[in-house]
Formats: sequence, structure tokens, C-alpha cells
Amino acid sequence: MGRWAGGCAVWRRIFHCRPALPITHIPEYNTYRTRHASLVTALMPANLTPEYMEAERRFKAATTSEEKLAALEEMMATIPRHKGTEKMQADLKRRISKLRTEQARKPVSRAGIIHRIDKEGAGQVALVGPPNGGKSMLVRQLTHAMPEVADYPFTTRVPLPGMMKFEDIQIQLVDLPPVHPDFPESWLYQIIRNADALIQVVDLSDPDILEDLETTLGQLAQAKVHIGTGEVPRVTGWLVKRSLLVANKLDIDGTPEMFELLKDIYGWRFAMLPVSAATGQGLDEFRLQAFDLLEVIRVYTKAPGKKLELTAPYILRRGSRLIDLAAHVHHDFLSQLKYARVWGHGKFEGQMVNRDYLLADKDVVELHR
Ligand SMILES: Nc1nc2c(ncn2[C@@H]2O[C@H](COP(=O)(O)OP(=O)(O)OP(=O)(O)O)[C@@H](O)[C@H]2O)c(=O)[nH]1
Ligand SMILES: [Mg+2]
Repeated sequence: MGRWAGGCAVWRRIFHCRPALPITHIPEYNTYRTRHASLVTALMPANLTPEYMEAERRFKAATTSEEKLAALEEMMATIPRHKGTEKMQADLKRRISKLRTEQARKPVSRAGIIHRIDKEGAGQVALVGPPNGGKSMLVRQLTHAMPEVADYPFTTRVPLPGMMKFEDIQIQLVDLPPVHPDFPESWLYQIIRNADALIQVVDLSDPDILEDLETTLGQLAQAKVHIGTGEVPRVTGWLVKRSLLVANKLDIDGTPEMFELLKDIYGWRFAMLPVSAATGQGLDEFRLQAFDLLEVIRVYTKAPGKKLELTAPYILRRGSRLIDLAAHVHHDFLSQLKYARVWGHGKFEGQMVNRDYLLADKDVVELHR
């Protein structure tokens, strides 16, 4: 305030013209305070990323409500999560929900259908890859969804989500049409860009596996999506997605050798997991690694003095602190939280922690206000 009092003409004028009145009784001062507060929020460094700026540029250039919605969703996915952007996040949420409501009311036209998958559960993992790799079979085995599985390419034409159980939570898998130049639908890449993480599925029994893999990477690159290590082009609009390369059909003769070869060539670039959707081999590890890709933690709350009953956990981003949990549980906790007790990850047996305590997966927290 002091910095403003000296430099601001409005302030000087208010102060000099009516010095006798208590400051909060001067209407101009109150108007000024309100304006100043919104200015301060606006000036708070938002540290917006180039990806966000690119999505915003696409939002401004969008002509249809579908394009607008896709761009807004991407802005939401790429906006940095911290205090300085809270207002922007709330505003984005409001605009997304308004557009969704408008779209839900629109009659569906046959031509130019655009598909979108709303996120559910602890996070959304999209399956990408060449035709026939076994994406649909994996989704069939791991969820209750029933996508068509067939031995010809391009079986899947529309996206289909399914919920995969991992321990006590659900992760959303999305079965997609193949990522291939012959399926150039832009909505496919919008879904991929919007997903929280990607699982690239390849067929170890396919002699063209290396070409197929490069084709997938090429298509993703055209959509400005980068996966794995390696340099990301320094051009705005690129998104880096956490990913895992799942090498499928490990039940077929000769595939373990092919997996070794794949590791030699791409091991430096991608985290890899060999599986067989047909026999179930490696699928437990698939669940675990899909969870790991999401970079979230599960936190349980318990009422003071009550016995612990493990109910559905809160899902928070890795790196969240006690205060983030408090905000999630109830907005009152945000201002009233005094301390918490924590049980978890081996060394906490009900210790008192403060609001900056860094939460870990499976922590049990008793909030006190
Ligand atoms: N042996 C074996 N066959 C598999 C396995 N997973 C999938 N398949 C077969 O591979 C073929 C393709 O499987 P899909 O799940 O339809 O493949 P997709 O990746 O969804 O294919 P598109 O929809 O065309 O992109 C089918 O004949 C499956 O039965 C596996 O683990 N082992
Ligand atoms: Mg399929």
C-alpha cells in the first residue's frame, strides 16, 4: 500500500481533499481499493507456459464452439496451478461448463461429428498407436468397456473410455482409433492433447514394428505432442506428455527377442513394458505404471478421535501440501486449519504437522481447526 500511496495520483487526490474523514468512509477510496485488489491479482505473476499461450491463441482464432471448447480445455490442462492463476482457473472452468451445456442442447448433426471424452476417476490415460497393436483388447481386458477387437486394421473408429481399477481407485483408459495418416480426424489429436498421459501400444509380432512406431511418433509430432525423452522443439504449442511404451502380444513366438531389440533401440527414450493382453501377462504392472504416469497421490482423511475407516481417498497432484488437501476437503478449512496429524509412509505415527507438510501417497490425515 505504501508504495502506491506515494505514487498514485488517485490516492493523493483522495487524501488531500478529505483528510479529516476516516479513510474507509471515503467512497472513492473504497472504489480505488476494489480496483487495486483486482489489479494486484491481475499483476500477480501467472508464469503462463508457451503451451498455454498457444492454446489461448487458438481459442481467440476459434470460429466454432467445438474449437473453442477444445482450446479452453487445453488452456485448463496447461495452466500452471498456483495462487496467481486461481481466478483464471475458475474463469476457465466457468467458460468450459457454459460451452458444454450449450453443446449438450444442440441437436447432433451427422456430418463432422466431433468426439470428446470427459475425464473421470484419478486421471485419463489415452492409448495411442498403429492399427492392430491391441489397444482395444487391452481396454477390454482392463476395464468393463467392450470395444470391438478384430484382426483387421482400423477396427476402432470412435473413442471409447473405460474405468480401470487400480487398488482402491479408478483410472480412465481411452481406447482410440489408430494414430495413422489414414485416420486424420482432428478430434483424435484433441483427445490425445487433452489426456493426462499416453500409453503407446505396439505389436511385438509385427515385422513392421519399427516403421509403425516411427509413424505414430510422426503423427504425434504433427499434432505437436512430444513423448519420451529427447529434445522438445522450441516452438510454442508443443505439449510434453508423460508416456509409457507398452509392447503387446508377448505370448507370440519370437516376441521376447523382439522386445530386447526394441529396448536396445528405444530404451533410452521410452519407459517400456512388455505385456500380453491375450494371456494377462504384465497387466498388473500395467495398472501400476499407468497410476505412476498420472503423478497423483491418494490421501485419506479421518475424523479426530474416530477410528480409521478407509473410504475413497482424495486424489491430489504429487507435490501437494497439507494446505492443498484442506482446500479440497472444505473451503472453511483453508482459513481455519490449525494443524493435522499424519499416519503414513513408515515414519509418521500420528505426528503433528503444519500446513506446509508435503503429503505422500497413502497418507492418513486428521485435520484440526
Ligand atoms: N496373440 C495376441 N493377439 C492379440 C493380443 N492383443 C490383441 N491381439 C489381437 O490383435 C488384433 C488387433 O487387436 P485390437 O485390439 O483390435 O487392436 P487395435 O490396436 O485396437 O486396432 P485398431 O482398432 O485397428 O487400431 C486382434 O485380432 C486381437 O485378437 C495379444 O496380446 N496376443
Ligand atoms: Mg481398436
